[in-house]
Formats: sequence, C-alpha cells, structure tokens
Amino acid sequence: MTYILYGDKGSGAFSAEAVLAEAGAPYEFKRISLEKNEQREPSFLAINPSGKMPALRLPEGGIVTESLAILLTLADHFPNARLLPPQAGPVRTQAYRWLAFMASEIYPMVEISDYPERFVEKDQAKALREKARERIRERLLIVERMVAGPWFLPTGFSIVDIYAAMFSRWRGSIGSKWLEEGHIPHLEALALEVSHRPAVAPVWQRHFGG
Ligand SMILES: N[C@@H](CCC(=O)N[C@@H](CS)C(=O)NCC(=O)O)C(=O)O
Repeated sequence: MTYILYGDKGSGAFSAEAVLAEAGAPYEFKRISLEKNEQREPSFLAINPSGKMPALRLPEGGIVTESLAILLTLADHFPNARLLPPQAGPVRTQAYRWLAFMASEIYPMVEISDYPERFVEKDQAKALREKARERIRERLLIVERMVAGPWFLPTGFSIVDIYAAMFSRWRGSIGSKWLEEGHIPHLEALALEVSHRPAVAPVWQRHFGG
C-alpha cells in the first residue's frame, strides 16, 4: 500500500513529499527531470496530461494531480496526523482560503516566470518574466502579512506551512535579489521551522539543500 509520487527535486513535488513524510505514509519518489523536459514525455503525459508535476498514484489506484488536491487528499487519508485544523471550524476555512490563494494566484505565475517564451515572442520574454516575478512578490507579501507566527495558522502547524514554505523557496521564479532584501521575514522564519521538522528535514534537504 505505497503511494508513488512523480516529480523533480525543488519542484512542487516538495509539498507532496513533505506531507507524505509528515503523515508517515509509505511512498516511492519517481524522478521526472524538468531539466530533461521529461514532464513532456508520453509516459508522463499518460499520468498527467497537462505535463505538470507533482502527480500522485494512490495505493488503492488512481492518480491525483494538482498540488493542492494532493495535499488535501493526504490530509483526508491521514486524519490522525492533524494536517489541517478542525473540520468546519473558522480556522479550517482560513486554511482553505490561503491554500487556494497560493494555488490559484501564485502558482500560475511561476509558469510565466519560468517559461515566459511559452506566452510571448522571444524579444518580449524578459519583460514578461519580470512582470510575473512582480505579481509573485506582490502576492507573497499578502501571504506574509497573514502569518500568525510561528506557523501560518493560529492553531499550529498544518499543510498551509508546507505550501507557503515551498513558494518562498523558489528563488528563480521570484528573483534572488528581492529575496535577499528580506521582504518576507515571517515566511522565511516559517520556512526555517518547516525545514527543521523531524519528518520534513530530510525531504527539505533533498529538495532545497541546507
Ligand atoms: N497547477 C499545478 C501546477 C504544477 C506546476 O506548474 N509544476 C511545475 C513544477 S513546480 C511543472 O511541472 N512545470 C513543468 C512545465 O510547466 O513544463 C499544481 O498545482 O500542481
């Protein structure tokens, strides 16, 4: 009864792997290299026709794609791991709100920042990348202001922390200089906490290094 996670190091697969680790779930990690464009190969498109990672094969069969859907599915599968605040309570609503914000307002900008030439002609790609980076930064600042501290939610650790920590790590998509200027100290502190969680630490190390 093993989960199979498809993804690459440092990609959105981090969030799924960190949650599998937190839940103590048995899983295998199947590497799909972004550098080699393996996400566009027929064997992976058969798993996720959109050519995006992460994708998760469930022990009972079936595939889940979309990072947020994967995180919520795992939170459902492992209720004892308390990966979300109590069901139907006000903090659960906030968890959904900010998970959805990151999935729908930040994640799509990452594709534009990473692959601007998919959207415009080559001579406009640099300018588009800069616009996408600006939108990501703007939206990270909104998330930054919502951090209760030390975790995102006032009720403690949850999958929101794993997701937020991941978005704060994507230097290439955000712009290293901006990150070094220290605009998101609460998210940085939260990411550090996430990286030190015993179950997550080895996963963090593999995806993001020290
Ligand atoms: N909506 C998807 C987005 C996933 C996504 O964009 N993943 C990136 C890696 S972080 C990817 O697979 N990029 C490859 C590509 O766009 O070709 C999700 O939430 O899982």
